[in-house]
Amino acid sequence: MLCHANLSDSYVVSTRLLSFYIFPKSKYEICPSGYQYSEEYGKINLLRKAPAIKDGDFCLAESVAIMLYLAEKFHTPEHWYPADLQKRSRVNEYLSWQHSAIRIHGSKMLWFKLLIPKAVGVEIPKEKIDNAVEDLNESLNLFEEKFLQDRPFIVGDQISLADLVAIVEIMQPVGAGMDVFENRPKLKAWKDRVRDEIGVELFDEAHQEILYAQDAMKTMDPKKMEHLKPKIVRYFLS
Ligand SMILES: N[C@@H](CCC(=O)N[C@@H](CS)C(=O)NCC(=O)O)C(=O)O
Repeated sequence: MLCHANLSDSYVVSTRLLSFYIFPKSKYEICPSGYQYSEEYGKINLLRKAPAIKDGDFCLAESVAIMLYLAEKFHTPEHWYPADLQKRSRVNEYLSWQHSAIRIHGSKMLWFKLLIPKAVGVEIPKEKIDNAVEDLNESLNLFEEKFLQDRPFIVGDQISLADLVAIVEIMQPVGAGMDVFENRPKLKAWKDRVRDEIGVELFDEAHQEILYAQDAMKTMDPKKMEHLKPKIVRYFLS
């Protein structure tokens, strides 16, 4: 079982891709907003973050660790997590890097443009958003120059878990209204390859929620995000 947070959580997207495509035998639940803080969820993941899994008695947190666990458990096709040491290390390298780069800067766009204005009722100053865009652009440059280079996919000719994690995070700012593919033909061509590889229908279905996030936010009740307010103020507004 995969436990996930609700709409506007980036991992909803990856969960669907992972669940439907790579790990067809896994089942997932989208948890209600704030469920991470319940006693029940604490028993699965004391870190109180989504995602988490419970496989029998075995509980595991952290998206990357979960993905690798599932890849081993379900014996996914070898290209997702190659047996070759150097290729596997390339996947690990990307998975280690992305947390502090694309993930952090990409999700900031969602926070700044959609979630914070909705939850707290304040607009983020333009200068702060511009700085976040610059950080994200730097990470995207590094993604293209170091991780993609002239290869079709991060590891080489075949798609891997690194591409999957990358696309999920790169689609976050797109959901916030930033066209990250504009003026980035290499990134756009890579995205199209990932989309083709996964299957256009599934890819689009998996990203539907994030791509409609702006519309969804318009009708969302801010009370649903009440539990996030203290953290938002601590992390972003003080
Ligand atoms: N390093 C963690 C990060 C997970 C994470 O930040 N999850 C968010 C949802 S996308 C969350 O649960 N946030 C609730 C909170 O921080 O209180 C992972 O990769 O699993």
